[in-house]
Amino acid sequence: MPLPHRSDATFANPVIPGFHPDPSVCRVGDDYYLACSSFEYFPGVPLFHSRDLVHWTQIGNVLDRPSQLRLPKDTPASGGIYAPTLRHHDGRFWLIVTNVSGDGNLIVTATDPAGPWSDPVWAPGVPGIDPDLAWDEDGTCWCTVAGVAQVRLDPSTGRTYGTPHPLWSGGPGAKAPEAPHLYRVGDHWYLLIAEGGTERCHGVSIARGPSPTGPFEPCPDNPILTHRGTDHPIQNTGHADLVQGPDGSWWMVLLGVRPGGGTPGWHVLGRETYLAPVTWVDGWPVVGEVPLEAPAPDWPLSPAPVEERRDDFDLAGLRPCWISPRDRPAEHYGTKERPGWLTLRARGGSLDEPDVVFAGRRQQHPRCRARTVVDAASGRGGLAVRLDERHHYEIEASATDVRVIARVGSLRTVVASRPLPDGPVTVLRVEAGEPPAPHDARTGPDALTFGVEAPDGTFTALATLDGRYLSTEVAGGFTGRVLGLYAAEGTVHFDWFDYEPLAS
Ligand code: 6LW
Repeated sequence: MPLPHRSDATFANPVIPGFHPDPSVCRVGDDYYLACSSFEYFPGVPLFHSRDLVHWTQIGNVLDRPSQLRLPKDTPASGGIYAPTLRHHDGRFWLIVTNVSGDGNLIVTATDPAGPWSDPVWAPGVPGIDPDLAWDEDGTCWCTVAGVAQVRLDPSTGRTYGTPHPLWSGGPGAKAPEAPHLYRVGDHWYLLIAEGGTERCHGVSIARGPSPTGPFEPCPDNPILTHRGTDHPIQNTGHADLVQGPDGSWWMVLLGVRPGGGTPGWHVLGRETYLAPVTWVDGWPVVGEVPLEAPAPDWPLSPAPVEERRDDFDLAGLRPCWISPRDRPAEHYGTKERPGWLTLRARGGSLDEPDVVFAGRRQQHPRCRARTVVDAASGRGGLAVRLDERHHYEIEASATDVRVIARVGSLRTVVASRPLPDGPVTVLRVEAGEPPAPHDARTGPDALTFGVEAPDGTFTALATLDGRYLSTEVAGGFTGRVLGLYAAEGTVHFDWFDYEPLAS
């Protein structure tokens, strides 16, 4: 469905909810493609397709095999893969991205963005994170990185030429000039950057010049986008990329967060991907509103329904939205041992360990419910809400009992336990819901209730825990919550996993 030819179009944001930061977008014909950061998770760099920039479907992951992505055990949470740039040039898709825990900047290519993507070439001469690729009229490729600096690059070999030179570092005094993207529009070259840091002061600024190497003159209206100092429900807006529709309209994709609760506000879904309309005035882009809600539920540009809520774990394996911290060796994760079930075989230990066996999907809605059927007769494992190794809650089954465990910073405790319920199967459930009343300035963003479901659906809660401790403001870092399944000991089987958004 084409977008309206209007800069004030109203649609629902975020267009890709859940931890999907640092979006980079390109268009080929009527098709848009978008890639995001993935940090310590495997596979890396989720890749989405859309026809209207509002409804996105994940069609794969760019880095989906060990020859492209090595995330060793010492990869810290929020290390790994940072900030890709996705471009289409000369009949091929090009993606450049940084593995901050590996060999630095790498470039992969594909003719079909759904994959397979090539093995990487490494670009050791690229002097920083957030690399961008832009080709000038002669076919020369320029790589621009955070800082902001630029070097000439042969993207097919990763070789750089000459010494990196500084370009433009944004507004005076603004920290962290980063996320550069370079575009030719009309007679000018435009250098779009983020500045102010990826927290509440984040923003987007732009400069223009006569060539891809500058000199660059800043826009008089910088920052062209920021929500700093506002009470807008979407905060931390920044790290943007521009794209032009086939109808000539311009759009910006960007990251933002939805802090919840009292003060100072906690965001639990990570940095998500948002969309905003762009118009051009006097040769400068003007960014329209970043709306949160569509005007009516039947509006054609309302949020995409969650396509497949239930994962049944057939032999084809896990869908592309399923991620695991660091590597995912086949001997520990399988759907063939017990057909129709996901079998997880523990290696290190619990969710406190970097080599935990955990596979999950991002929490994408502020209020939601996840359920699974577990068979832990030969092990110990269950259903977890994970921010990182030091911040997670889980409901865990063993051959004899069910317990709720909370890990916050250096504190770890068993919050509740009960004997394994009678019946042929055990259904574990977690629900992210409203925090208990009364609500005041200290109220957290949500409350996580863990429990077991009887075969007739009756729910028995074991514990309700404050969601703020599984937020970025508490845990730190660049990611968001992931809901998933794990094995802490022995072998644990899961029949299905169900994710259901709930009304806020
Ligand atoms: C990314 C930087 C940033 O490299 O956060 O939001 C870093 N901006 O540009 C990690 O996502």
